[in-house]
Amino acid sequence: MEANVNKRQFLGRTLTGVSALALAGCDRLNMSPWFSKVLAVGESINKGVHQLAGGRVSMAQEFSEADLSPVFRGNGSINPDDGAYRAMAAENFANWTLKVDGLVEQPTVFTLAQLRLMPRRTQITRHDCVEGWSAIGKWTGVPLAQVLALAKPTAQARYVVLHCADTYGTGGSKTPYYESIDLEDAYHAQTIVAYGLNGKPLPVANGAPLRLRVERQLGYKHAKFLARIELVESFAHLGRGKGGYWEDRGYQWYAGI
Ligand SMILES: Nc1nc2c(c(=O)[nH]1)N[C@H]1C(S)=C(S)[C@@H](COP(=O)(O)O)O[C@H]1N2
Ligand SMILES: [Mo]
Repeated sequence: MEANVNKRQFLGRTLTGVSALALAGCDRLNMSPWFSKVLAVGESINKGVHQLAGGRVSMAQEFSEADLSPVFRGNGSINPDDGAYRAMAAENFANWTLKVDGLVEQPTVFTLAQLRLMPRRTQITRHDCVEGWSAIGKWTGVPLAQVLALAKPTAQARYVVLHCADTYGTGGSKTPYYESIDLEDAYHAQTIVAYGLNGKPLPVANGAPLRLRVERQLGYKHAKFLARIELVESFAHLGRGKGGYWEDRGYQWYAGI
């Protein structure tokens, strides 16, 4: 109860106007509670509220088979036209690898077969996109913690950068999609490198053959077409320096739901 009061006051003090979230790409905004919250508060404040409310230590809600959306729509890149990706897709991703490098003791390259042999987790969760839609899907994959346990991040590592195989954007201005999360979210039990959706291999539209699920954050953090994981101390040197494709265009880095 007390936490709720604090939270309201905290929010009340910090309504600093509309953040840059209302930028390109968000053409179908709705005002569901999670969206208003994201819109109204700044990044560090949002993170503070989340921690105050116990958000980051908790699990995202999980659902039952009966709750599954009949169709899990694809959004953003749904059929990358990048040459290297198309070539991989043409051979049904037989030669896809996931590289893990950067600030690690043991740089590692995983094949899909290796990832499928590792401990797995299946979870039915709701995906919330800032464009104003949600869908419930059943995801299967390797906990990111398992992948990191083999690569062994060094003491300097602070963030996990997700490098994707697609470029995104309009006309001639396509740039590589990428994302980043901190180690707290990286080691969270529901953060997985997913290779399955609803009991089948990931469809291309949903990020085949690998995509991140980071269930306590908004849709744009869930990097699809995942090809490389880089451990870094800072993401200032990547893209425009804000930690992700949409962050570079004004979205918050910490996109807690
Ligand atoms: N590589 C890559 N990852 C991406 C995107 C993208 O365009 N490229 N779009 C993001 C956005 S905004 C959302 S809502 C989800 C959509 O996931 P879905 O296609 O499975 O619905 O993927 C996210 N991850
Ligand atoms: Mo999204």
